[in-house]
Amino acid sequence: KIVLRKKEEVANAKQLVSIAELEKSVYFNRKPHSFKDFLLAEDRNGIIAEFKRRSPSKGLINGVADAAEVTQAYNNAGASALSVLTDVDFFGGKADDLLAARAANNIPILRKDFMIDEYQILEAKAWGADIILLIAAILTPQQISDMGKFAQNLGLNVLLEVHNLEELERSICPNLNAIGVNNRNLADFTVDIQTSFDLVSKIPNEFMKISESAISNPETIRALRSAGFNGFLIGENFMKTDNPGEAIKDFVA
Ligand code: IGP
Repeated sequence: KIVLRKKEEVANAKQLVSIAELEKSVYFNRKPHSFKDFLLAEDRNGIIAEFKRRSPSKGLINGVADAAEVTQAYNNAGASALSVLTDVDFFGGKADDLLAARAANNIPILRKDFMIDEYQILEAKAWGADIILLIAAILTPQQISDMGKFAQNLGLNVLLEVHNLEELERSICPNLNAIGVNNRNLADFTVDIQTSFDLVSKIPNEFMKISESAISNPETIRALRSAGFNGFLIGENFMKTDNPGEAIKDFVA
């Protein structure tokens, strides 16, 4: 369902903005930040702090937050990177949120979306993203390898998201920078942090290791870090509060 909707969305976007136009946009030629450098930086906390207005599982999470303001507060609290939803239909995201986050911050930004076409990778570059997401559950190994290479050739970093060992083993390839274990099952929305602990030892050490979703306290971050994770992707537990930029401070482990 998501993939069909995305195909339609990408086809529409291509009609409206040509690749030549994307290549002329202000951010297209900027040099992306290194995800790894910021994850490992002494003065950064490993958190990838997400700006998310709504989700299919939770409905409306935060209808009023300002992308520039919130992401800047995340950055000031020591986040290693930012994640900004650009999916319109399921997450209430938009390109403008990513553009606003880019203008306000000098740390890596993940374009959080369902990437199925190289055109979206060009959009990500044009909008000032540093990292793109490839979700194993919706892509073939060939697509992952090809899209990963295409992104890295543009200087972008690539985060592969997996939910189980089978996805990890079939999808792993050299054209990736980081592997994320999603603790949320995208098929039924159930969450289990144990998914991260079970898979971490299966991720080769050449990749940054990220635990994604349902992280709700600093103790969990500490345990994940001891298990070998370098990054912690957190959205809802910041965004559902009145002040996401303050909420992140309670998670710094
Ligand atoms: C953040 P949470 O539970 O902290 O809000 O999760 C992030 O992991 C989640 O938004 C996410 C996601 C995705 C969203 C992980 N993978 C893929 C959209 C698409």
